[in-house]
Amino acid sequence: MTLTLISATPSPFARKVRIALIEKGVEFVVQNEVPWHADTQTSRYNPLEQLPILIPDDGDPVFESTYLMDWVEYRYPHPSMLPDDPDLAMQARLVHVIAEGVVDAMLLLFWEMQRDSVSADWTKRQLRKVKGGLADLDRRVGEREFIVGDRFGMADIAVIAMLGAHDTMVEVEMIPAWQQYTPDMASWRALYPNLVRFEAHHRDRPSVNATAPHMFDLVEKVV
Ligand SMILES: N[C@@H](CCC(=O)N[C@@H](CS)C(=O)NCC(=O)O)C(=O)O
Repeated sequence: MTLTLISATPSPFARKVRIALIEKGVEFVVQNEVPWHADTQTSRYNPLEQLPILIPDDGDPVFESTYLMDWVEYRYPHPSMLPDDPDLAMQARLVHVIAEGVVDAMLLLFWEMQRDSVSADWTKRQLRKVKGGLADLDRRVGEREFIVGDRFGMADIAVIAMLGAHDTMVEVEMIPAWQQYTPDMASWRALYPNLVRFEAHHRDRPSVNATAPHMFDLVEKVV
């Protein structure tokens, strides 16, 4: 069976799925796209017109990164990306939800900054989510090697993808733009020492290193 993943070079959503597949030793073909451009293939496979989309050559396309993380886990159970203990597995999924919420807020902020007229209240609200989520994750990571349980898994993957997305936001100069609304906003690297240590510890892991994000050129107007 051949698996094709519609992905994008900066996408934290696609990155989670790529890391999980690599960790599980599953072969897949990456098809990179800019989902915001008119020639995107995403709408052929996903009514929500978003990537990541996983296309098995013997079945229907599946999409949405949180769902895909479960799909990959069920299809390829070994090695598991979840702790064996059900309570810890639920904790790992909660960390996944928090990291995903931070990514969602950052992307909403990215697009808001492209608008001619920015809503200050709405922007501050999203920035609170980014800061609140990062502070919560920094506390959960503490001095641990793995955020939940005793082996690399879904929680670690979700946080690593979120931190990479934050780095992309820094790269495209979002921090000065955000500081106009929340002056004490800064790169996560300046504010959350536990996350800094955690990311440095895992950075050279092959699945993490091979999927480092790269921003693409957005040439079509989106908002
Ligand atoms: N909740 C979705 C979000 C996916 C998402 O926002 N993907 C972006 C690329 S990073 C996209 O395809 N955006 C196009 C659009 O939303 O129209 C997931 O977890 O998969």
